[in-house]
Amino acid sequence: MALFENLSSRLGRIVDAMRGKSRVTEKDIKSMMREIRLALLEADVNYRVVKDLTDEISEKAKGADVLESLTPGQQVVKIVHESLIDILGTEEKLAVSPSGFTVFMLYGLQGTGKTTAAAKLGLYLKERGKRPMLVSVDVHRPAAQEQLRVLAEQAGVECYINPEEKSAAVIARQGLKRAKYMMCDTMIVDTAGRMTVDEELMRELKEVDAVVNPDERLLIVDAMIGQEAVAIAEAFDQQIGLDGFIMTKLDGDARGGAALSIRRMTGKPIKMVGTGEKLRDLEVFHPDRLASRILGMGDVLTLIEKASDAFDEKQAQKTVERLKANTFTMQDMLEQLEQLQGMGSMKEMISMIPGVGRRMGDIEVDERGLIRTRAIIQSMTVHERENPKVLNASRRRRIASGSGMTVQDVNRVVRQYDDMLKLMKQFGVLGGGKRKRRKRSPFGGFGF
Ligand SMILES: Nc1nc2c(ncn2[C@@H]2O[C@H](COP(=O)(O)OP(=O)(O)OP(=O)(O)O)[C@@H](O)[C@H]2O)c(=O)[nH]1
Ligand SMILES: [Mg+2]
Repeated sequence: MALFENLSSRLGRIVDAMRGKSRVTEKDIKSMMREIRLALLEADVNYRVVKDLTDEISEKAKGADVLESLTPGQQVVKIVHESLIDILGTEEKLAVSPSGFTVFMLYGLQGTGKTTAAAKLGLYLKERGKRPMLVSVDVHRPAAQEQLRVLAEQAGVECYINPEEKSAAVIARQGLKRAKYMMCDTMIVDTAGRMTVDEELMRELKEVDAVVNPDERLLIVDAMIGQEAVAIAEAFDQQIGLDGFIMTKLDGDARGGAALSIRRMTGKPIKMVGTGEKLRDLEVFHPDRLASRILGMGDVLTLIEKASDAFDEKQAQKTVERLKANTFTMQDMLEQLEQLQGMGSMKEMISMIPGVGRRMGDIEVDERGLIRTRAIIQSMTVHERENPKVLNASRRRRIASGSGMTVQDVNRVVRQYDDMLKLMKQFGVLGGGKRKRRKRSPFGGFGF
């Protein structure tokens, strides 16, 4: 269930439809807004959030002039992107108590990743010079406390559990004492989960809350959950109090629709995100990255910005023309590589191309290799550069000796060219008039 697959493919269609237009009309905006609204609703984003967001986007789109270097469709994508970032808020740091002893209480429904998050947070803080103590007050699930103990050991942080004790509040009190005795400066309380928000859960949490007096009450939300997250967050907020979220399992298929809803509806920040099962898979929440992920694209806008700085417009235009004419020669490749180098890390740049992010493993971009690549291409005749197919064994030998490289090096460059060609075909850049609609959107996944 990829939450936002639809938003990205719908936006992809918008970009396609708008291609070549120089101005966005009211009608264009209306139809784009419909697509965006439907996509968000399908993605199970809270309807009030959807409404606010689409109103805001359409306002901005109406006012915006189309920048010369962007197509109107891209500009709308940019506006959507910015609005998503707006909603998602800014990066917010975890609390640090002025008392010198900070308490985090983690709560949430069953299986959302509370225990894992407690251990991850422990490791995260330890690596930043803190001395955390993990305490499990889960008196409901058998072996729940032992699970935290094992994780704490892996993380190399202190831990207090008491599986014999039946009262969560009592364990909390003991844990607090232990943490102070061990001279810890942070306590992370892992609580029990429930299938639904029920009275007993709330009562127990209130008791624990009263004992440990948390500086930060963090609701652990599974990214896979849709707008249901809003009701859950509101319930916890009303009953216990809520200071922020840790969103887990962002490494899965979910694109983070829940994040949009909870951030907007509760006004509380998402502090950290869990991106895997391992203890190091915890990151500070970056609104811009999640916005890109929600859009389902690599960081297109950064790419556009960087590209418009570094690209020689005329050169870029020429390349586009050639691509349209279904030609992409070795000479083009060389020019592309050189421009990319001017823009910073090539790998970084390529990973920003929509849909390419995840596939980076397939293509190896070696920046130092660029110098050799240049030498090799420069040793080719114009005819060879334009028609790399003619590069037979004897030509490759000649090029190798001409450039002071080996035949393997030449083969590597030819392979690199083939890869780029394939990639461009795959993403529909090449293909002239025969361009077919791909099933998958050009804004494929965006791996974190
Ligand atoms: N892929 C992925 N898996 C995660 C992440 N966080 C937790 N998990 C997995 O989710 C499952 C549940 O994690 P727990 O930490 O035990 O969840 P919990 O909320 O403590 O569960 P209860 O205590 O039973 O309510 C485990 O298999 C974890 O490995 C994450 O960020 N990504
Ligand atoms: Mg647990």
